[in-house]
Amino acid sequence: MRGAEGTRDRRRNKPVMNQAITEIPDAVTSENSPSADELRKIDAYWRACNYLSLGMLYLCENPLLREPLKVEHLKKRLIGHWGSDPGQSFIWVHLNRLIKKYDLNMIYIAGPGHGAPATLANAYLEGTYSEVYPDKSEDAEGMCRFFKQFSFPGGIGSHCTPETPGSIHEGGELGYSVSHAFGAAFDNPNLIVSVVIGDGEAETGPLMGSLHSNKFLNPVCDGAVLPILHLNGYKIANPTVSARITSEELHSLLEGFGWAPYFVEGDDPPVMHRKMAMALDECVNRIRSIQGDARRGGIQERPRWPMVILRSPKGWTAPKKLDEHQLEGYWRAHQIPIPDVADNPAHLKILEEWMRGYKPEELFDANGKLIPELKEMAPIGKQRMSANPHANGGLLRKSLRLPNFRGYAAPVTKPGISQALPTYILGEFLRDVMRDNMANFRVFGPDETASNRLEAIYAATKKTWLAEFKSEDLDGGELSRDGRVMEMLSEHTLEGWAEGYVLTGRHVFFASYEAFFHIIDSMFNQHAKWLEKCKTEVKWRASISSLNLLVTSTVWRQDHNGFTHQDPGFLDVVTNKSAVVTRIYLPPDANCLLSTVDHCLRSVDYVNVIVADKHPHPQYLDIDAAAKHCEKGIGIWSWASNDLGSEPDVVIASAGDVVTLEALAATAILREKCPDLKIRFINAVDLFRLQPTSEHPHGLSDRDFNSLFTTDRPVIFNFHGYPALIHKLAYRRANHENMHVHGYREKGSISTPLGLTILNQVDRFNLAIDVIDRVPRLKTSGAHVKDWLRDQIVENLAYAHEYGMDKPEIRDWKWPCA
Ligand SMILES: Cc1ncc(C[n+]2csc(CCOP(=O)(O)OP(=O)(O)O)c2C)c(N)n1
Ligand SMILES: [Mg+2]
Repeated sequence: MRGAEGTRDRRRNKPVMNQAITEIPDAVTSENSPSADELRKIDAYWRACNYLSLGMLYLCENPLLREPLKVEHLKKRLIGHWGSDPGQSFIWVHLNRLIKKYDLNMIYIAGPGHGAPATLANAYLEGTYSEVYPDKSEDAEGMCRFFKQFSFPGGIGSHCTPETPGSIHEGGELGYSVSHAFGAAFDNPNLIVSVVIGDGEAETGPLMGSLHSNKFLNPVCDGAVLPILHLNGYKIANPTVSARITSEELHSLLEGFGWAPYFVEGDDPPVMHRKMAMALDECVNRIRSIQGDARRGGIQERPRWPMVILRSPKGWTAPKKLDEHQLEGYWRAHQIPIPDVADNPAHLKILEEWMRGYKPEELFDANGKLIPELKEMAPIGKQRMSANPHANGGLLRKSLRLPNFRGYAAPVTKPGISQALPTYILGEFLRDVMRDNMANFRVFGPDETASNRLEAIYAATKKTWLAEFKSEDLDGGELSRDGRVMEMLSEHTLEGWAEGYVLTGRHVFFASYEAFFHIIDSMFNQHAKWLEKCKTEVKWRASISSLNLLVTSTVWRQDHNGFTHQDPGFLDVVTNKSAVVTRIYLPPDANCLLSTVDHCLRSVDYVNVIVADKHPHPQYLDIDAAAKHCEKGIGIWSWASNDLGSEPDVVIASAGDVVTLEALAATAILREKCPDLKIRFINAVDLFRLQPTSEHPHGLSDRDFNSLFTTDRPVIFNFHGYPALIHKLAYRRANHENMHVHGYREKGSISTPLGLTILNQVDRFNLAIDVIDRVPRLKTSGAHVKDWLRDQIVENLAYAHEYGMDKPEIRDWKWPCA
């Protein structure tokens, strides 16, 4: 073990790197070291794990090798990963020792989730697996079923999927283990989250960024995260970067990230067991001393938390070579280590000898159950990492105490007259949600909580910050060591924290710029998949809070930031995922936003995506009308319509705040210029109302949809996002061929707010022109109005180019028909 300690220059408050890495010789022991007997049992338990891992990869019969291994005992298709398993099981059994020795509350996150056989083996040996899935009992028959189901049709996946007891992290998409771990540790002062990082995983951007999470962990009110970098040297087919730089470089890198790395290196199991035990003892002592000091005497300086670097062979304990090829300690051990066992009797023999080398007959009793002296090596009850309730966070979830959202309403006496700043008002609501839930609610945003106008929250709590403080921070910095607003410029890290936090039973609100939600497209995908499985198949998982995402700083008000900041496509990504877990809301004004967020904070098992701009907007609905409108999800705004009691000539519909304003302005123009035109105005808050009920539980019935949108009248739909999305949702509807959707057409630059809408034809003038073109009797009679509308476009663009802003009547637009 190499113990590496940075020193600190207290005057400069900067960690100073100590280049010399002290290497502890293999033979050293301490009085605290485990006894020879304990080490023997740890090794035996580890052998049982490795045996089970191989069993999962290969066997569907003869689970305990009580008869000679034959081809018919093998699975026909061999799928799964070996390389990560022995190292991960090695870590797990040592963590078990730690939990028992120090009476710890610990969960385990497997960054390389493809190493699931290790996690599964341990869940099985701890008895949890059989408790959750009684047919996978702790006997030969159950073991056989346990082996067979792995990576088998109708069985379980080969990663730490939701079916895996003790898992909150599937680990299929590499990169998020550390951010998930920190999310789990926040506000869980007694929890230690151990997290195995694959050395390949450590090459990903998200993982690297997340190593900074230690500047956001408070030793008083949060738990600890114990990262274990699994330096097995290889990925699927390549060496890993961190294994091929010098230990000094790696040490410097991790120390630069603020960690105190402990190196455990080698391949001789007895020596490695002792070194790992010593390293983990050091880590726990260090964690306890950091927490103890901070909890007794306050935080003096940023703690340097411990982490372990475990350098051990990939596929450890496999045969050294297969034919002329190196197997153990090389990437060839990553997946099925001996793939041709069914066709190659010599290789089948090698596999059999390898498996028998773990001595299953010494590990399992006559019935096939782990022998008592090994059983007692694992913790019991909820202390088992496979049964820790934090890894089934819904069990611990408490509903939020929510203030009445009506108390925060923007006053609206007539629709479309007064202005308000929706996200600022939302911030006031969230401030009080925070005040009432100071231990299980956090707000996340990459450097933009104030920019997104949610700054009222800072009155309840500040931004978490454990790095250096400077005097200027007192002037508006809003930083605090015990803050509950999480801001770091890494959407990946924030999303991972937020996911880890909800997965362990708490509540989140995440706000980010619309265009940059795409950064976490894939994380959203993975979380939605996890939720879908939990909800539809894994019934023992308790419901968790929804992931609430506020999409703000939207496409339509990025006229100053320009093209790069204009992208409403996250909504398209969301609609690809299961209707069971996805919800999209586009509240048109502040009161609808309040009602929507109140609803989302109460909900479970969804990803709620809420789209709302951060600039002042006209307000349309008082709080009662807003609550009703949001409850319905879509509805006619009769005050904007003039088709009362008759068939409309045209339906003008909108979904989104800026586009609703433009659609209303178009309606007002048409009502003035074409007074006998019958217009029905519809607004959709809940986007999935557009889909048929067969596709989404929120979908309107065809009968309701047809009565709203008619079956034969033109529908001009002004949409916040890309127009194709509305067609995708509504293409089965009777009147789909008459739906003409305006939305973002990927046209952007620096412009004025109106200029950007004109560029994409979601502006009032182009909408009104489209109505004239689509209503048969206006096609020719409307020519004069159309001409006037074209003039308006030219004049408004010219004004914007001359003065750099929109005309006052555009900026101060009010609904004129009130
Ligand atoms: C983001 C991502 N990219 C690529 C892959 C494909 N993949 C699966 S395992 C693996 C190698 C992982 O190596 P490492 O993290 O070192 O894990 P080990 O098996 O060595 O423990 C890769 C590239 C993936 N799962 N996720
Ligand atoms: Mg590796």
